Amino acid sequence: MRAWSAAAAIGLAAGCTALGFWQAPTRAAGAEPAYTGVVEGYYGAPWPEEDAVQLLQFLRRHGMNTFVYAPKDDPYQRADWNLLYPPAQLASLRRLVQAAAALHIQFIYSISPGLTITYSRPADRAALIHKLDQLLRLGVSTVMLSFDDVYRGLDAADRARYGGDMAYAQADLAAYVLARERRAHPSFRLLFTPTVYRGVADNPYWDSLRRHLPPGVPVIWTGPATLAGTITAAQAEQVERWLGHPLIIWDNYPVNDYTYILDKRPRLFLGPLTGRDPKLPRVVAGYLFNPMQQARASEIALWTGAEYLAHPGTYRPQAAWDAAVRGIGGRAAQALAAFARYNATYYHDNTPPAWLTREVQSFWRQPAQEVGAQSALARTFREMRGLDTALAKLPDPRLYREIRPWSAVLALQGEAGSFAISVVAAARRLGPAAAEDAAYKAAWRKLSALVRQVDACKESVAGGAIPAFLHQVLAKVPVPAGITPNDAAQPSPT
Ligand code: LTM
Repeated sequence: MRAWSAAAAIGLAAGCTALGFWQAPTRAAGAEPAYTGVVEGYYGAPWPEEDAVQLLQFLRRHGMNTFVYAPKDDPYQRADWNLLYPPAQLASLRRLVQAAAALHIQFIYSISPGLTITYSRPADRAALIHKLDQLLRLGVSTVMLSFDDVYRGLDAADRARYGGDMAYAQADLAAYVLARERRAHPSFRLLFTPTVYRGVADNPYWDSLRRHLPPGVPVIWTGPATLAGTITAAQAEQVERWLGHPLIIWDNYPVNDYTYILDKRPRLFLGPLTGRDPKLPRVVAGYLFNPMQQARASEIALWTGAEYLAHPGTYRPQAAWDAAVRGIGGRAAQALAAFARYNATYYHDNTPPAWLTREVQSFWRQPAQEVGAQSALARTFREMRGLDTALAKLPDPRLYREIRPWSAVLALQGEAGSFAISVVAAARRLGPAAAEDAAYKAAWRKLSALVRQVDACKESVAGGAIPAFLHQVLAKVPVPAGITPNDAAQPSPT
């Protein structure tokens, strides 16, 4: 017997729910996961409809079968969960549901009432059912009840009913929704995103879910951490035992919302999926990737994710990534591959790529007379300047539009870097005379202005290596005579 069905039996024995609420297991032991695809679950506005439909087509082409609609900044999904969709938004959702059905992709609607709901309040429960009925009328038959990132505790009425046990309150609501919707829609299915959705250690919240959540309802888990560098099958199996429910992985790659919110320096994640156990997809009920706010640019990582899910035993990140860049980049594939090298950091680790760090170090080691346009760093700056023009030839103009802010930053940094090298060369050529040289002074001023422009960009590329280099240059070359503090660039923020 599968670990989770054993635990579900324990849940039944504990009398947590009536048998009528039971939800059939989603797959047989060791089979492919029942839910594979994408959860549009980031903080940010929902993708434009055209991008979402294109993503559905992508899922279909890449053998995945699930799309969860869960953008945190769709107010009707989270902050105003109890309000019905107005006609225009509803019509757009309907088209999305229909597009998914035509492509044989299961469309799952996620609702997040946790910010304001009183779990036990009849009026709130009725509002939730009323809202879900609006979605079910569109043809949705699976709902995800989501309580991630709910930081408030229970209010007085709920504390009286559930004794401060948040998991009990949420599970009780889940049981209510499942029972109510099943009555009218026998094919209705429920998935559950808990408030404690990461980690590997058992805890009182999971213990309560194990006892109170209707058996068979799959539960979301992001891995040992929210942004998990590695996830193993053994960890998933252990957590599934703690939870007593089938597990669905919500893989927070390549999502980049936190680079906007926390770092305030937006980044693109264009590298392949890495760090996932080959056995993992066969021990879970589902595997969903949470993408970037940029739907088109997410397809590089998602291509590799689809490859991992299809062939976990033989998955090779680099080979899958090469195929993705060829497939997506078309005639601009080389430019896309080059661009991605500057946009391939992972999670909170925003250290510059090793190859670029080496180039900077070897630049500073060059003998004075050799500083010039021939160094590897100079070639890199030339590449950075030219990439935007090459990327404009990408077959998908929407992809180009999405990545444009970063390619513009690269172009500016390339221009500033090339110019910085010429200033270093001039400083070395002129020696102590540089400080009094009029042409050098003009060049220094121009460099200082370029550095200020670079520092003003909010998009981050290559781990901030180039702004750091530019500031090194300004610190190392002589400051021309008569320069006021206003002429000098402030220190780089990265
Ligand atoms: O991961 C989950 C379950 N919830 C949120 C996501 O909505 C968000 O996109 C990611 C990354 O910031 N972190 C979360 O905690």
